[in-house]
Amino acid sequence: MRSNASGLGSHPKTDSILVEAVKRGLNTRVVGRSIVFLDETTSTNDEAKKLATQGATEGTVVLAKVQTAGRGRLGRQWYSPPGGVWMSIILRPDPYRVIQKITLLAGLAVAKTLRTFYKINAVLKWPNDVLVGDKKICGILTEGTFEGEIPLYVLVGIGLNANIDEEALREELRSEATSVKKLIRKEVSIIELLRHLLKTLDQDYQSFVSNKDEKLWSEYAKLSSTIGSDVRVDLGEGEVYEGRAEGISPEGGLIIKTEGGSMVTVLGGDCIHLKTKRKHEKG
Ligand code: BT5
Repeated sequence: MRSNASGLGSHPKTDSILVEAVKRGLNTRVVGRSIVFLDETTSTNDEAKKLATQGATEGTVVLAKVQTAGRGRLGRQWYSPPGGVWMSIILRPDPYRVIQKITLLAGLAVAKTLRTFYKINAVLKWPNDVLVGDKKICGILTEGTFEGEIPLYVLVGIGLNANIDEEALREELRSEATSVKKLIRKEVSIIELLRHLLKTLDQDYQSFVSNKDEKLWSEYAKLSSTIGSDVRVDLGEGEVYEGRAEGISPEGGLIIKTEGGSMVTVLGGDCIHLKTKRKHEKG
């Protein structure tokens, strides 16, 4: 049995049995062509970055059982105990395509996987959260390395609370986070969950790169708990917009109708739902 499926030489801590198990029957075109499974790392995004700079093939997935320095946006901590799906995917999209949308695409794949295979009413909170009710089950961190404006590669970090018990979460997170295990009241097979997720992501990424992604954005809009809600988006440095979220722009930004009636598009930032339009109670 190979000790490493990345084609980049052996990694001492790679778990080849898990790699083979996920790859069995995976049949994806890009995502998961190569998989590296680690016991522990600082952040799978760091590990993926190393592989990407060494020329790793597009679709390489780096997974870890535990992250010792998992991170969210703006250097925030991402709590990554055993039992979660902590992974990063190396993508090399056409430089002229909008990479901002890859964050949305990844969230959509997670939400669809949870809804289709686990009957969990997951919804999307712009820009990078997957929620169930108002609790976070997954966060996405997309990082790009650019030469000028051209992305050399994009790392999509996905943190999904799979088999995480409430007690395993830090106290301050217990009221705002949830997990697959908690919602379906049993452990899930991480191998199966990964296969479902990688397949969904692969299909959606194919639609994206081949410019046949209109259907994806209508799926996104349907599952968005942000669109239709009153929101406050904080862009940092005192720049804040408030109003009704009207839709997603072609670049993946959020279109807001402000109280004064003008339309603004914000490309990133922290979004708070002030008043949520309830529209996803049923699967
Ligand atoms: C995110 O940031 O939500 C992006 C999280 C991405 C994590 C993945 S795991 C694989 C890859 N490797 C990494 O190092 N990161 C990626 P943000 O929107 O900034 O949200 C961060 C906030 O989420 C924190 O400040 C906490 O409030 C909350 N949080 C932390 N850990 C959590 C968890 N396990 N479940 C739910 N919420 C959590």
